[in-house]
Amino acid sequence: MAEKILVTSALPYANGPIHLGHLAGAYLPADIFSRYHRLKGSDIIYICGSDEHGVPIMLRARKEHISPQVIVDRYHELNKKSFAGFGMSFDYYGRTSSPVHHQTSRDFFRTLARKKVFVLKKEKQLFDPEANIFLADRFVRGTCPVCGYEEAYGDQCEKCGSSLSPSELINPRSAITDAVPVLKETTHWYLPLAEFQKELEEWIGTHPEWKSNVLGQIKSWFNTGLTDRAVTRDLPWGVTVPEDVAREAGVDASGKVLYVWFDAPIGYISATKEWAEQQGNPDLWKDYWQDKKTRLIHFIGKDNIVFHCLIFPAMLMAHGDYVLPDNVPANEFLNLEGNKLSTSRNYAVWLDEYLQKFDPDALRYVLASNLPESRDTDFSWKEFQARHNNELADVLGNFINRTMTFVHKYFGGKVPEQKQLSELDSQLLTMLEQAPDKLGQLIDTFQIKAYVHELMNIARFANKYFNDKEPWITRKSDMDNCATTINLCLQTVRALSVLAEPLLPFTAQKIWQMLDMGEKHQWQEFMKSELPAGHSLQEPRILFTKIEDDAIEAEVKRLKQASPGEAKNEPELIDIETFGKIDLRVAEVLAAEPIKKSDKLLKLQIKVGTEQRQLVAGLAKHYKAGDLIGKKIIIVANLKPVKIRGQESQGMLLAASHDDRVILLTVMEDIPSGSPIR
Ligand code: B3M
Ligand code: ZN
Repeated sequence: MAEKILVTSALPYANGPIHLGHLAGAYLPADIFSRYHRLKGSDIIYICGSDEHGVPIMLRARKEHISPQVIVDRYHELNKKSFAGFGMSFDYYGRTSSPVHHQTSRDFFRTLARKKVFVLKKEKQLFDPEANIFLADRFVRGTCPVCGYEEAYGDQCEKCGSSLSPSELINPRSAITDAVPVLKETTHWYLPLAEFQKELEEWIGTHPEWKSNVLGQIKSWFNTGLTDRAVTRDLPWGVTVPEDVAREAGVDASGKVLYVWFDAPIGYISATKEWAEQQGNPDLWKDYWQDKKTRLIHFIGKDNIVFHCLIFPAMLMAHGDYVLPDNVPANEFLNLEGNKLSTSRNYAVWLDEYLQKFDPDALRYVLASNLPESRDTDFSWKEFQARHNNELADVLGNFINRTMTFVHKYFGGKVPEQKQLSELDSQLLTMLEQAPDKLGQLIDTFQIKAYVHELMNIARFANKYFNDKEPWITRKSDMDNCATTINLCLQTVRALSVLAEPLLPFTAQKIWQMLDMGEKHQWQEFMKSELPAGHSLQEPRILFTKIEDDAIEAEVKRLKQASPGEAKNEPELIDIETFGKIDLRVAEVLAAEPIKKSDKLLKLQIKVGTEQRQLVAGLAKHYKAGDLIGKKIIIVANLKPVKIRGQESQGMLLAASHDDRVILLTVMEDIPSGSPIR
């Protein structure tokens, strides 16, 4: 019985074009995996679509003075076209502004509400008195309490990656009018995630095979302790809260919508429903989402782990009718020329622009060769050119071209007869026979980089085989030997085209046409049959044209023009006078405690010489309060006091950050608190 697999990849926000980081994070691995399973004959569907709600879309609409619907219509089409241009073989690409999605999300919310899963909370939230709108998520900006970045959003700090809530920001201000927000009472539905922690821990415990970077992040969320998550927002754009649910709860739901991260994952389900409709069998979606035999796999980037491994699974557990993910092979981030990609700063390689100048398979290959599978990796245009020219063209392309050219020149374009096999001939055939299992196992366990490496090893071995067998010599001295060599080279070309199809679908198609192979081949089957002697072959064609220096230089120059300074993450230079204004001191921690309703903030009582002060710091995810007592830390002593979560913070402590880690600065030897730092 064919394995049943449901693959999803993160729904890209329809508020801008997609870039190569998106491909490397989720879409390329998902497509390679899906194409492989299709060739294997698995019962697989690959679902994706546009994520069309959320504040970023509204912000862009406001900036352009158009409606959010116009924004999502634009980018839904653009991104769908870019994905098609890169051969993303979705079985369906939906969108969360669709009626089916709104209905599916509202039904899902209603089911959880009727099961009394949610907790209702009345609380004061930030409100823009000028725009007359609540400031959820990215509608508010301010200073990050963890790293001090002054452009942090209300839901996340782009600099240190911390996920935040608006009331944790220092000096919050409206991203719409720049007004200072006021607090206004409102009521929202919360998913009490803490109540699911035990069940989630047991479920995650049944998946030790998941990637360590994913399990590591999940475990740190468990260690910190899961907290309630608001699943509704006061926003004019999104899936509206079902009126009947609001009435039963006695809440005025006008202006309230589902939180984008509540409805977006349900977008996988609604897109599968729309796919089923398209197949003429509206209930077909249930064969995947509601069959325990289904292997559900979510391909995402690391910033989406909490939503796909904890929040959405908790929603699915609460609902009860759906399968849980079998794996979530999240990738880390791809950087560009040593810097973070940034849509907002136009610091990226946009897929639609790339396709106007280069082949899709070139980028598929170079990205897959350097995927951020376990750590962040970097894309450089120079390396792109080198890998394309020295590997794709000089190894894979060269082998195929010399084989096809030789058979047309000396065998009339027909597959020659295979005769007596030598030791080397048998070595090549053995390599081909073992390849489907070896490469398939790598893809099936999400080791895409290793799959690419093994695929290219076959092409390297084939080139060496061609050189060692010297058909240009045996052609004159031993035609049977020469014919056997070229026959085996052609079997290798055919094998490579099938083995490479998941990675290089456009190139595979060209090879299949050259070999005149007719229908697509099954992954395992190609070694059970072979290209028969006498089979006529099409004319050879160059598969990879070398990429010239000037094309690369043009791309590097364009990137340098992306907003200068910020794109390079280079801090501006300051003079010693400016630095002299900062009063750095040693301080001693006297007491420390978490701040209620925040999973990030700690309140510290510190001693600075004879003075005692209070500090609020975003350390809760990195240090246990009790471990800080008695520690000497470094503080900026002359920062203006600010209020964070209603607590006064008199200064800022210094800490170093890297990826998800935050490390406190301290002194090498003990020294009295209050000591100045020069
Ligand atoms: N729209 C995009 C992101 O955060 C977000 C993914 C939704 S998947 C259900 O990368
Ligand atoms: Zn930060």
